[in-house]
Amino acid sequence: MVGPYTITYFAVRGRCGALRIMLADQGQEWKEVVVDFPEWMKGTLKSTCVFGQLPKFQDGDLVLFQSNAILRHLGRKHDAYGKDGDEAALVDMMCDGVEDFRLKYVKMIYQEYDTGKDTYIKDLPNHLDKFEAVLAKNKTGFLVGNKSSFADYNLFDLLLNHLVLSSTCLDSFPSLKSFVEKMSARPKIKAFLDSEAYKKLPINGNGKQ
Ligand code: GTB
Repeated sequence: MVGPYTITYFAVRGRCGALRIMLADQGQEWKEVVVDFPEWMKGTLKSTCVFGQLPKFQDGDLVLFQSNAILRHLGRKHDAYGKDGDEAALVDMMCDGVEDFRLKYVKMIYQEYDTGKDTYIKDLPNHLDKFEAVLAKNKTGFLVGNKSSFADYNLFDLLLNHLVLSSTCLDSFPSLKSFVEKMSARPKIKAFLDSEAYKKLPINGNGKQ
């Protein structure tokens, strides 16, 4: 049964990759409203969006914008926000770290792909090693505590994008490699990643990956 959730977004994984993976892993169903870019450019929908951007997320009557706020909301609702206040603070910290990394990726993809891709890939270990260290120290297979949080789904989605960019980028990072393998093997995530709904969507809106 489709739950109370509706995602309104372009036909890409983009800023909805992590939250779709999270919903799938939590056994939730959701409705997708796909916006095509020419229609978006007319501005009618844009003018109704709080920051003039998508994704838009509806949970019943609650309307949210900002992908990380949506992840946090789902973390609260589905017990994926640490076991107490201290863990929640650490989950926030890790999600913000993923956001910094994602912003660099998005800048390269949308603004510097042709001139900056090789340099970006060379510099990747300087970003990956921070997450490797956290996972190696925690030893549970998750960034914080002993169960998955929204920060894990966010990192997982971004690492999948990076494996498309550079298939060997995790080879020197055993904890990250094992993290991706274990997240990919969770039955509901595996089913979602194998689905047409997931596979048909490009990662980014400009065709670069
Ligand atoms: N901080 C916000 C968040 O995390 O939700 C950032 C949201 C954002 O960047 N939204 C972009 C957007 O709405 C879409 S993601 N852009 C339109 C606008 O600003 O008018 C990047 C993106 C751009 C274009 C496509 N596309 O053409 O398919 C897909 C994805």
